[in-house]
Formats: sequence, C-alpha cells, structure tokens
Amino acid sequence: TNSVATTTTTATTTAAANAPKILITGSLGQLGKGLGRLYRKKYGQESVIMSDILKPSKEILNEGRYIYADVLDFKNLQEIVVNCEVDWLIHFSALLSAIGENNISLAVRLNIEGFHNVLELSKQYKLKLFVPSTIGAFGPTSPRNPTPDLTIQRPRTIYGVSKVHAELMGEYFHQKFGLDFRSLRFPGVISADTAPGGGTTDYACQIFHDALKTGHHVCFLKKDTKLPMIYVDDCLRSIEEFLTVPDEKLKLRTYNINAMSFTPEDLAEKIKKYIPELRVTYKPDNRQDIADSWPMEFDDSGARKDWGWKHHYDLEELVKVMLKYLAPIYG
Ligand code: AKB
Repeated sequence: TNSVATTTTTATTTAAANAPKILITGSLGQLGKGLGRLYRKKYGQESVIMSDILKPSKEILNEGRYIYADVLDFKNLQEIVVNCEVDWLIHFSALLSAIGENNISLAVRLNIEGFHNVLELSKQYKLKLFVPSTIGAFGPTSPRNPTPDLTIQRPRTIYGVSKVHAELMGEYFHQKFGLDFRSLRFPGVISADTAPGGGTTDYACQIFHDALKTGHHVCFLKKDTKLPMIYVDDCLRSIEEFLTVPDEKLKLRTYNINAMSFTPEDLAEKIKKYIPELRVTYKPDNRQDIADSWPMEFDDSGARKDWGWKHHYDLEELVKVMLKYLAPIYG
C-alpha cells in the first residue's frame, strides 16, 4: 500500500510541478466557474487564479484563489501576471451581443481596450492566450447555412466587431511575434448552474427555468429562428482540448465550434416531452435583428479534422441534462 501511495503522491506532485499557472479574467461569468473547476481538477487547486471585478460568493472563495482584476487597468494586470507567475491567460471579460448594443462605449472599452491589455501582456510575458470568439463574429453578408471557418465577417454588433478585431490581432501577433494565441468561435452556450450575461441566445437557458417555475416562457426571438448551440460541458471541454493541441496540428488560430442547431419551437417541443404544460409566447424584440444576421448552421469540420473536436450533447441530451440539474432546484 505504501509504495502505491508514494507513487500516487509523486505522480500528483509531478503533475502539479509541470502544471501551468492559469489566470482566468471575467471568471464569474457563464464559463469561468466551470473552467476553473475543470483545470483545478486537472492541474491541482493552485494552478488556477480566478479573477473578476465582482465580489465572489463564499462557494468561489472556498474553491481556491480568487483576486480582483480589472482588465482595463494594465498595471493591475501586469502585477498579477508577474506576482502570480502566470503562464496561461484565459480572457473571458466581455460585454455580450445584446447588452453591448445598449452600452456601446463600455463595450468598446472592455472588449477592445481590455483585450489590447491582455494581448500586450501575453506578448511581453510569453503567455499562452485564449480568447473566446463567437457566431456573432459573422453578419448578414456571411453565408449562414452553413458558415465555414474562413468567410466574410462583417458583423453588425459592437460585440461582433470587437471579436473579429480580437481574432485578427491575435492572429497577427502570432505570426509577427510568435504569440501562442488561440480562439474558438462558440455558438450559444447553454448552462444550468451559471447564467449567461446578456446575449442573443440567452432564451435557450431561460426557457428551462420558466418551464419549471411558472410553465410559461416569453421568448424574445421568433419561433423559427434557428441558431447554433452547445451545452456548457462540451464548450469547456473544447477549450481544454484545444489548448493542449500541439502547434503544428493547428491550421488556424481561430476555429468554429458547434454541437447542434435548433429554433425556439424545436427546443420548446423537446422540453414539452417532460413538461407538457409549458406554454411559450413569442415577443421578438431588437435581439431578433441580431439573431437574423447570425449563422443558422455552423460548420466546425475544421476543428473536427485538425484536432479531433467532437461534441457529446445533442438536443435530446441537452434537454435531459438541463432538466435533471434544474428540476430539484425548483422542487
Ligand atoms: C450572445 O448571444 O451574445 C452570446 C454569443 C453567441 O456569443 N451567447
């Protein structure tokens, strides 16, 4: 038993010794909490530094290191990168599509100036830099059905424009300075334990809560608006897998990622299999215009071919896992 214990301890110590120090900005948003957990499990509790400008919950504090980091403050970020010996920077801070249109100047500052700060620091300190991009990086002149990796990108939201900017700057810094910049374009991400932060695809999370709470969902998109979507576990796994792909396998610095496409009506029908009393009223608002300019089918064959991306959750599985998670909460 002793030698097994020693071997296991040595293995864990070696893993921890080789583990990258990962700083996650905007970590209290939809993706940060889950990714932090995933990396702490993989590389040890000490390997992840969660950061944001918000006050964390007790739960977050109990899970490991959390610090205040304002991505608009270059010196503050620089100090963290140096003092915490950061190797990888995962940059989640951003205003999403719908909320960005309501506060364009803040979106420009956060999504563009904030990104410049992390880009510059990543170059200076030779960090691996991951920045999520989005289906929102496409626009009405892009092919929508399907949308390939390389095509016209003329988005009509400040969120989309800032993401195209990030994709291009990252690619340029890679080619010019050898920066290990990587990005994935995500569809709408659906999660149960964290809430999305003001996007056009948010209805696909909210409908589950409403179905269980009141049996009535008011949808801000038309019933036949088809958009690509992914379950959060698949999304986080794609980041984890992508960041360890050897450089020589990557043909692009930014890949499309996808799992499924559905309309609000498709989703409601699937949920009704479990909650037949669900009623949906359609009241499209300005988010409809955004959705109408985005991909309907997202072609992620590049990621599948170059580094083996595979989703696990389709619409059926998504509905099952969301209801399994949320049903006990609403009793
Ligand atoms: C949004 O709707 O803004 C985001 C996204 C698809 O990038 N969920």
